[in-house]
Amino acid sequence: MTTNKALAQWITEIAALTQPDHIHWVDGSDDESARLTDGMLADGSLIRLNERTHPNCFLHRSASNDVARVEHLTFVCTRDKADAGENNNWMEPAEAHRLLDGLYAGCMRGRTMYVIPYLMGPYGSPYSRAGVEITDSAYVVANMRIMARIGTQALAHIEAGNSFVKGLHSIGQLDPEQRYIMHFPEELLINSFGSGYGGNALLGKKCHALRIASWQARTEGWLAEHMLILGIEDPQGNTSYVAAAFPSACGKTNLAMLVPPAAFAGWKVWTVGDDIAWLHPGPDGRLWAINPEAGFFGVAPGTSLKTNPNCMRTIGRNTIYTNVAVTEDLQPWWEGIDGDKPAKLTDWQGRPHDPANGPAAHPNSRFTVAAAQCPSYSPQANAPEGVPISAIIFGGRRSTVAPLVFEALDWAHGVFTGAAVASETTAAAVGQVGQVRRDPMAMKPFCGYNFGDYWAHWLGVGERVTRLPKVFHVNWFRKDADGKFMWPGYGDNMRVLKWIVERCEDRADARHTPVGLVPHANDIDVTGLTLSPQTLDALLAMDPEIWQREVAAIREFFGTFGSRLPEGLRAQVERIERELERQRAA
Ligand code: OXD
Ligand code: MN
Repeated sequence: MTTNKALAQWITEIAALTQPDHIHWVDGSDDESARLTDGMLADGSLIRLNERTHPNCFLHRSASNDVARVEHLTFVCTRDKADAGENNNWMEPAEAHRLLDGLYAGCMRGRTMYVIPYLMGPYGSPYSRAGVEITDSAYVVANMRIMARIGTQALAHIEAGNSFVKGLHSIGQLDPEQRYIMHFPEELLINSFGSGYGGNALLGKKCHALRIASWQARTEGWLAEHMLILGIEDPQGNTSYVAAAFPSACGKTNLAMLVPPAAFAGWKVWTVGDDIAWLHPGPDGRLWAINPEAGFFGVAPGTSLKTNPNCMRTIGRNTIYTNVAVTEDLQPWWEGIDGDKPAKLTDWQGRPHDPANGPAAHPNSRFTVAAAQCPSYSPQANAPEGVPISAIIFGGRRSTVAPLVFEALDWAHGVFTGAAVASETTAAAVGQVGQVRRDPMAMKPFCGYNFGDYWAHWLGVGERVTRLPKVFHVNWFRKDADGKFMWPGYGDNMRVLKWIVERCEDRADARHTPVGLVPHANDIDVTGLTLSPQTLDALLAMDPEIWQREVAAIREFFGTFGSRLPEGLRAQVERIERELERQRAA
């Protein structure tokens, strides 16, 4: 129940349309959570894991055709198609409403309709935004409880007169033929039908905090980005904050929780967020970032004490696992976890594991856990004003072309660098894995409007913010001729972060190339690392001929945005082409 008339009216309308048996206003309390969990244990949608080794941890097995985001079924429904842009699927809003209303009609008969008021961002922050998700899935409620600030306090925020984003979600029949994730930015509305998977169903996350928020951010002068936020503390106790955008399943969670190598005594990384950053120009002329989320919805496979010890120490209790495998004594298990593979496993679909059926855990299996459980969780993570950003890092998964790290020459070149990000696709979305695609600012699946306008907005931020962060590009995934990764990655990425922090403080050197400023081999601190000088040189190489081909591909990609492509980006393409040609001819 609520005193907010608009909210009360919307709930009445949706209840009339979907016809649930019960309506449950989620208060977010422990009691409520215990009752919902008991219900899910009883109906089999949750399985309790080994209480001794993993207290209060649960496994959820989703429908086998509902395991990832569905980009081909995700739409941005603006009045003018051009506002959604080539980067989004589009449907005319009235047609989308007709289609969805048909699917929603009576869809909650026999079910409970949960109403979840939520807040994205810390309580008391001027940058936090509210939403209300209606859902017929108790699993969604349990996940939202971890990922966002939900319940009574969020409702009070809305009742105090703050605006809210409306999100209507029903799992429907979990039929992939009747699955739609629709966004109506002009109505601050999200409609999701037919999927229970995180990115499709936890509407505060990708749908609100990225697609709708990016639209709002453009009109209000801030940025909503697919970025982790971390703090790097040096041995003198100074902390610099960076925000980094990588496509899904490219190691944002690992980087956000990095443990520096032994040779970096006195350095520490603090985790503010692992997936989404809202960046606002602050009164001091810097960009300040908050993490709108309260939890991590991370990819399990590959996570181990070697790749991410802080994460392993986070997910041992109070965690919901989705689509992982389990051992005989009901401990969660996935490919890449520490230890030997047990002889007997139950796979993610509940069958005795047979390697002929593929991996035991789904490659996009996940954990949902409160950020506050992370040993490296930053004491500043709930600061209402956020943290000041010194550097923005873009990156992709590229076996070739992109060097380990380079710095953009200035903000406009940084925007070009972000806009040109390309990456090999992963299991986080349905579709072929390993194909190189352009993923500007890692926002291809998440930008709620035309990329041309989005880049113009980024360029505009450069004109309004007086103390801009420096912009960098990294690639941890470069491979040699034998297909082996050349850079050790994980904790050793600290070596690259150190160079980045030193560049921000004008304490490190670099060489100029047309594509950006690249460290000399001796600018990267390799103390304690076994890496041949040839490998390091290869990691930092910038081949003009390869880059001529790359820039030609970028030019072609930019061309698909026609007249919405900002002049500032066209000018960058032309400058780099000219300089590369001069270098090749020399
Ligand atoms: C995520 C994703 O879940 O990007 O964060 O797919
Ligand atoms: Mn993500």
